[in-house]
Amino acid sequence: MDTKKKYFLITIIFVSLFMILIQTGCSSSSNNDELRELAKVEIKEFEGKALSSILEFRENSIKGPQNVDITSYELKIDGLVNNPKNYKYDEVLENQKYIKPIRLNCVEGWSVDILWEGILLKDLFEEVGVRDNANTVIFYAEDGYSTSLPLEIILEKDMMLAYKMNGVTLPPERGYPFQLVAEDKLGYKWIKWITHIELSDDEDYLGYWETRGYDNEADINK
Ligand SMILES: Nc1nc2c(c(=O)[nH]1)N[C@H]1C(S)=C(S)[C@@H](COP(=O)(O)O)O[C@H]1N2
Ligand SMILES: [Mo]
Repeated sequence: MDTKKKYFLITIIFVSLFMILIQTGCSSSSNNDELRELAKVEIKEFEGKALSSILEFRENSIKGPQNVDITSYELKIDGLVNNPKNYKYDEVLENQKYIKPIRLNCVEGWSVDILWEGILLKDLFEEVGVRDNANTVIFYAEDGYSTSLPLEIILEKDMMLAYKMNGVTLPPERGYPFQLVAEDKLGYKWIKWITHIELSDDEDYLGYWETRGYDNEADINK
């Protein structure tokens, strides 16, 4: 190879590296910018109590934030049900909406108080017709994460799928399109980017962190 060619190649390599650096830098900072913009329109308090901000979460998801394409998105509900169904985003939102302020506690020792807005799993379960032998609900997410809860607890606590927090649509970092609001359960039950809900009779199912030793009950008061 002659020297001219060598210099040309080296230049190309450095320019490419530089472009890659700029691009990764830009995309992460523009994501942060978007979060900061959203934070400006967040609801700051509810019934006299201060709420935490969407900026106060620690992002430590197993594969980082997921970008779910809403045009092709479907929420599948199947397993021990009479009418398995694939819901588009808007179809999920056609159900009765609820708001509730609930604290999310991560096992790592931080917590956030958020006003959640969502729809009850109970309502979706009525539509698909849960069979009598179902006792466990298994949730799967876009990033390969999964977790489960007893059906009884979900119904008893009126657990919901949140699509908004503090009045703003969940940003990608926080689980868009849906995060489970697993009231009274540790953060690892609050699965984000939910794509599939399976009604099951496997009470011993263990999710991602549960397989790795986290308590399957995950009660915050234990
Ligand atoms: N799909 C998915 N959902 C998830 C996780 C994850 O890695 N993947 N992490 C869980 C954990 S450990 C916590 S504490 C909560 C809140 O995490 P965040 O601060 O990263 O939003 O999301 C939960 N939901
Ligand atoms: Mo967590």
